[in-house]
Amino acid sequence: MPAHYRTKPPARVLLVESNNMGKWVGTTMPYEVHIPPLGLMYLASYARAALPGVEFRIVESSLSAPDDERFIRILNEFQPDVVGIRSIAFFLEELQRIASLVRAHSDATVVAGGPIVHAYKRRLLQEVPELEIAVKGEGERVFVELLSGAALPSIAGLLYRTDDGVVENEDQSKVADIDSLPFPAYDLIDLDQYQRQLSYAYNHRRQGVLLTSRGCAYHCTFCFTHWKGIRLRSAVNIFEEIKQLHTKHGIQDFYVVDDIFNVDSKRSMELFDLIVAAGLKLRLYFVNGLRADITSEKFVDRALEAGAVWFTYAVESGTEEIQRLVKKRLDLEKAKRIIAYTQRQNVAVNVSTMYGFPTETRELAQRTLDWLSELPKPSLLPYHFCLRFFPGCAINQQALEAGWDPERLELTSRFSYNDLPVGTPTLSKHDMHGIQLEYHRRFGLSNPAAVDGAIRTLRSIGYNDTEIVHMYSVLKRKVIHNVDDLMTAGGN
Ligand code: B12
Ligand code: SF4
Repeated sequence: MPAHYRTKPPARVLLVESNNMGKWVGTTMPYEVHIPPLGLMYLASYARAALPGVEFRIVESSLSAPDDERFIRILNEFQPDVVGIRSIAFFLEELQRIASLVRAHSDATVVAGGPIVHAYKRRLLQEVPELEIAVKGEGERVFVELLSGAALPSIAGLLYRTDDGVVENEDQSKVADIDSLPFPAYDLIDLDQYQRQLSYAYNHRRQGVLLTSRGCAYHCTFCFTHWKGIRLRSAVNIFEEIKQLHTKHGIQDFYVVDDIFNVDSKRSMELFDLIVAAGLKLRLYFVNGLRADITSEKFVDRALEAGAVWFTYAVESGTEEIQRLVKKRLDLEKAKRIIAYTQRQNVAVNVSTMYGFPTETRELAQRTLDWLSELPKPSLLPYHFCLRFFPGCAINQQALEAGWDPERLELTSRFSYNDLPVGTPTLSKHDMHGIQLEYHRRFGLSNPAAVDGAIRTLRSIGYNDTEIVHMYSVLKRKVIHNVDDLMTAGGN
């Protein structure tokens, strides 16, 4: 039994989003992208309903405690009995920082959750000696069992420390009906604080973040999936959440972060119909990914009527070879047709692509750029990323088979997407730079026509000049003072 584990419910629980903007983006722009920590907000609302006597507090380390002193102050002031930390694999060092501060300055039980647990499993407890318990996958039910003080061997979904080493319990079963989960606890975050930051769509709004499904129906090898299979919320349940956030918190801007929102077109249409019928004046942003080859013109039309202003299509590669390799198997012709159709509606359309796949040569990487040039417009945001290999992804094995050095593979997972590429056995560092530069010259930040076109679109969907200036300051990593500078400086 870990030394600090309590066998009765705690009085105070501190939930911490481990996030290090310096590591992620390498700068300290005061208005960097931050979205409300949805995982912790789900956890808190569920646990609060089950254990009404417990007080919860949520902080995001990079916003409220980027330095040790401020985090220690929070610990001293709140005196938590349990500290629950959400982290992704990329922020391991930040999780280590938080866990060691908790251990040094409090008696709280230290619990971790989030994608990092599934990625590292037992290794996580070795890497973070102060960590006593970790929760694999969906957190709601497991966390309540933990807070209630149940015997650790009886809680499915746990990893925990004993005198004999780390024990890993069997995986938990998932919540079958995700409509039954309470909506995330927006009252535990400061919406004004998040409005001062940029949203996932780089504007300053009261952010409503919607997760309308859990998991994904596809199996792309480069993707990290800690929730097997897919579960969907009903259109009525999503609409209830939207209505509540709109009336209670004055939220008009809703950012959909599902893996693939449009897997079920009937459900999408029902949701759009409900929004239209209620006459709600909303803006919907599909920030995270729509699958283009299952999107229809009807979907786009009805989404626009419901207030959609932002569509992101995840394409990854413009070649059949790489589509097959990574098991995405996107129908590139269909994708091109629907992306072009959406672009003609004069809303924000992003097309995300990558380079640096195992076996990908300069010629294949080039073909993705040429595929993009066949679209009527460039992607609104310059979304051409160097592939990163995170622990636990199937593509790592494909990379090893394609001759990658295992140490270098491990190293790339520590890089931010802003870091410079290191090269692969089939695509040299020099060629990777070439691809990235060519992308920006043809479609991105070095193309004045692309930047001008994007600014016009952003204004037409309601972005003000401050938002546009902040967005491009973050994208270009230098402070821009006004939109005119940006338009004339498009070639810099
Ligand atoms: C929204 C999002 C973003 C947003 C916002 C990030 C944020 N701070 O929330 C943005 C665009 C900024 C972003 C960026 C990045 N992201 Co991101 N992102 C997502 C996305 C799409 C949704 C996250 C979410 O809200 N999920 C919904 C909530 C409910 O799930 P959850 O957080 O996992 O929480 C549940 C459980 O994990 C658990 N739990 C969570 N915390 C805790 C804590 C405790 C104590 C307990 C008990 C349980 C528990 O309970 C929760 C409820 O069931 C996920 C994909 C996904 N489907 O989750 C990727 C994902 C998390 N991102 C990922 C990555 C890699 C990144 C980047 C590093 C990409 C890059 N190379 O730059 C950056 C990092 C930037 C950053 N500052 O975080 C990976 C992480 C992979 C990994 N192995 O760790 C994911 C899984 C995508 C993927 N499939 O590869 N991301
Ligand atoms: S990349 Fe997108 S479509 Fe593919 S498995 Fe991941 S979330 Fe699903």
